Amino acid sequence: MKPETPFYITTPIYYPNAEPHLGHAYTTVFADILARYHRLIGDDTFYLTGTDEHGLKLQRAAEAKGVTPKEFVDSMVAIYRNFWGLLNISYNRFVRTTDEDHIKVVKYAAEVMYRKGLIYKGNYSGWYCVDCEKFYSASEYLMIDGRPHCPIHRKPLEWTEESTYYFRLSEFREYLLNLLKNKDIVYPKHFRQEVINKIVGQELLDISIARPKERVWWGIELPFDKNYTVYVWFDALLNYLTGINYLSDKERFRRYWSSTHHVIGKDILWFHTAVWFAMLKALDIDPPKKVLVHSFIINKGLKMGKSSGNAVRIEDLLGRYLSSDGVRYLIARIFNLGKDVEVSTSLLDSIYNSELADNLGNLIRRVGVLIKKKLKGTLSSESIDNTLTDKADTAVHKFNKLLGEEYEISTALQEVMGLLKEANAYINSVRPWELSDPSKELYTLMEVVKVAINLLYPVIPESVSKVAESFSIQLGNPLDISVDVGKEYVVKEAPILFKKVR
Ligand code: ME8
Repeated sequence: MKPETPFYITTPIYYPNAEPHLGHAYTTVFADILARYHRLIGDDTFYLTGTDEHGLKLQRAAEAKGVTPKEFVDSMVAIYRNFWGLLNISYNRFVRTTDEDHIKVVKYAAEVMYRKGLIYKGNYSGWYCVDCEKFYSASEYLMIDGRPHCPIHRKPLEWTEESTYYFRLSEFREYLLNLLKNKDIVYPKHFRQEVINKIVGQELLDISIARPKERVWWGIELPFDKNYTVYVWFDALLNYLTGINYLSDKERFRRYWSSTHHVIGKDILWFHTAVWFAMLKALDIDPPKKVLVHSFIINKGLKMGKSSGNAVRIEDLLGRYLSSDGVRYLIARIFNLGKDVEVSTSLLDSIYNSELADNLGNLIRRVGVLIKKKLKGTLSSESIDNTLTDKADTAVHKFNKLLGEEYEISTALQEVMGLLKEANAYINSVRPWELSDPSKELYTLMEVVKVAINLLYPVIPESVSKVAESFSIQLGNPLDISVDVGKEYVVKEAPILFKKVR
């Protein structure tokens, strides 16, 4: 037997200072679709998500609620897990930066780098955004009413001046440029160029990786100086090692690490390339295989954010579209790596109604009802209408290329929708309800349904399982799916999958 290919996929670990919203679901659902797809094609898949629980932002959020940070994050983590459950997220581990094994990894990494002389003591001062947990330079921040403001959150920055420890990021300039220029890690390519330009265009400065405990006490203690806690980003990035047993199972770690795919939003590109690749090099670990970067969801002209007052709640989406599949499909359909996407209820409603309720749902219902009425529920045929089924085979090929090689889930779905549209046109033109024996026509349609639901399986798993069960369709590897002749299908019922919204 061929050994399974590993596939390791991660999302950012989110700050649990507030509930997740559509922006977080955007990344998490996309990564879930890739994880499910890779499981279906036979890869040994590991999907990691989690929460980033330390630092000033969480410390303050807990203070505001009058509870300890640990109590606060525990309650928020339950909310995150609940939402990911409601959205059918098939993660293999939910990593928390307060987990014991993670704390060990962070202390170990800091110790190794310190011993190598890559961490040293110093002072810093600068304008800090607590929401981003990062410093902004004069070329980056916005001046509003004569005060520096965060370019993302548009809130006033805080002047911060204290002693710290630095990581020698500057030493990795040549390594980083070489890596970024010669390896196809960052995808889409324009984001790779953005990082290269930033490294070339400005001096690559060492970064502060510690905070004095008296100011930020909610964090992992620096192993070589107990007066400091580790900076949240240094702490958080290492979760990707914790998740696959970096310290406790070297063999397992090596296996999954060789196929690492980090999915991130473009806001955290710098940390996941320049900073992270240098940290990995400092630990003698290869860079990830891919960093898949997506753009923002925009609402009312601004990036959707926890603190911007324009967050679309996952709960509201689930309430409106009634199923996790509905929400998952909409996210996948608006998903865009390269470009920001403006969302609105009318956009989501129209995709949902025309693609899920009409194009997919109606076809399934009609095919099911016709097979039951005209053929007493049992379908077989020795002949088939090739003009339609050839299109199904083409869609399989295109879908696999788009999703498996180019990560273009939205375009891949449009292929399936195109096929279903053809099938709907076919049913209207052959009018099986008027034929005395519509076996050939309904069999042709059933093969199209089989192909379509197999391709849609990673995106809308519950609906697909329902159709497969009702129509006795076998689900399989999307790479091998093809039109068959001479099979028998027994149709138990004709499910109604998606009710229209108004
Ligand atoms: O940055 N559009 O956590 P975070 C698209 N803890 N994606 C969005 C989005 C939007 N409007 N809003 C949020 C952190 N996201 C760190 C990560 S990883 C080692 C540490 C998604 O809670 C997107 O994936 O601020 C973005 O990168 C992430 O949420 C930021 O989540």
